[in-house]
Amino acid sequence: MRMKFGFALTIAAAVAMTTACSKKTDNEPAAGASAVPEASASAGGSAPASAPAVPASAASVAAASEPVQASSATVVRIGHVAPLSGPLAHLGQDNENGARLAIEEISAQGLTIDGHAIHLELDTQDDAADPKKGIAAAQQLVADHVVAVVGHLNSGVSVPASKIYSDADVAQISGATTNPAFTQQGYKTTFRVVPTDARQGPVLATYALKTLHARKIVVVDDATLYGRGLANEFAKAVVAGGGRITGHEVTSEKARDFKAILNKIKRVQPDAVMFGGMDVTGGPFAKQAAAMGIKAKILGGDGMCSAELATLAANAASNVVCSELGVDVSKLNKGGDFAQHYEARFHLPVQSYAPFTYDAVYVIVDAMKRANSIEAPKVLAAIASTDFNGLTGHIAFDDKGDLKGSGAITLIDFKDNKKNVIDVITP
Ligand code: ABU
Repeated sequence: MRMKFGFALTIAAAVAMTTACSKKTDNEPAAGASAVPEASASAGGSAPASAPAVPASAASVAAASEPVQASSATVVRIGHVAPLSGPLAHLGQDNENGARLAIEEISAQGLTIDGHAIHLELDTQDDAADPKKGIAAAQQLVADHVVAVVGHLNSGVSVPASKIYSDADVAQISGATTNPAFTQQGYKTTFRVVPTDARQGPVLATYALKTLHARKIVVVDDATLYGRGLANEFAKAVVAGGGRITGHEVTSEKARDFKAILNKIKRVQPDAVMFGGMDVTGGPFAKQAAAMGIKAKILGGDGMCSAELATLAANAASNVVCSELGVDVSKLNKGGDFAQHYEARFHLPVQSYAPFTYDAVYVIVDAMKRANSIEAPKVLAAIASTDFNGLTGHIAFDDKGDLKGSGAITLIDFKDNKKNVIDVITP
């Protein structure tokens, strides 16, 4: 099923579209795409009954599944949304890069659906990791008539934005959102290609209890849906495993100075500290803990387990063990090729989530092929019955939109300031 890597847009349709489409950003409507309904944010008009949550400013979703004709190829937009500005921009960009690689690869091979040549575009939006901006970005993607959406990244954004996609019958596949609540809202449009924190928390707890033999464990969370949720899953599993949580401190996703909390933690002299939060907070936390002479191992989840952590935590990264979603890219069958092509294309290392957003695009295109359609509701129905061997492994969804089989978790530490695989734990 998987196509070979290839990055030059050499097919005739793509060449034709290079002139037909504005290349300033992939968000721009295709020039000459005369069949595009006037569905910009300024189009106004009342939303149809199927999209009550989309305000008039987001335009009608009535034509959400209408294709866009341009030249001899039909433009199909795949939505992508993540934080592309702010402190998590490096992770959001990683999400986008993964999706973009897949689109470029598929485009280079050529794509035909129902006898029509398809020109795929990535319609990428910035949610800045902010729930309100996330909802606005979701409304924009629906207004842009995307066939399906890859995103969002943050649980605290994916959850509120998911109603917009549900109301519009547009599939949303996240390659990063791990809070269990995302797929527990009863929406048939929510999917993810990653394991949840209900799996990640226990893996970290088992490591703390069985490998570190930690007796005194402190938990810190950043008060976000993700950070608190993961910290709680971890704490629950520690207790279930016969351990004890000695203390639980709360910080914020905006905090960068943790000395007050670390002073309290130092007095406890824990064996391990679990940090529920992202790398931009977890890195400075680990760095300041080491500077204060705290010897406890610092544990973290996928949000902390980026390549960037080595920079954010500096030398203290060697004291961090974090869990990564799925199997680390270095251990995937085609992960070496993927990482090499990613670096050649973007001049950056894979941070965390790119393999998943790459697969999410393939899942969408696979669904388009099986549905023989580019209409969002039909593609949504086909995504639900996905049975696809992706870069990250086999992808099929349960009735909630979670990965069947829960997925693997990789434990990572940092050697010479680079991610190093300790163990891969399969369900
Ligand atoms: N999985 C960690 C980062 C994204 C989220 O908030 O779930």
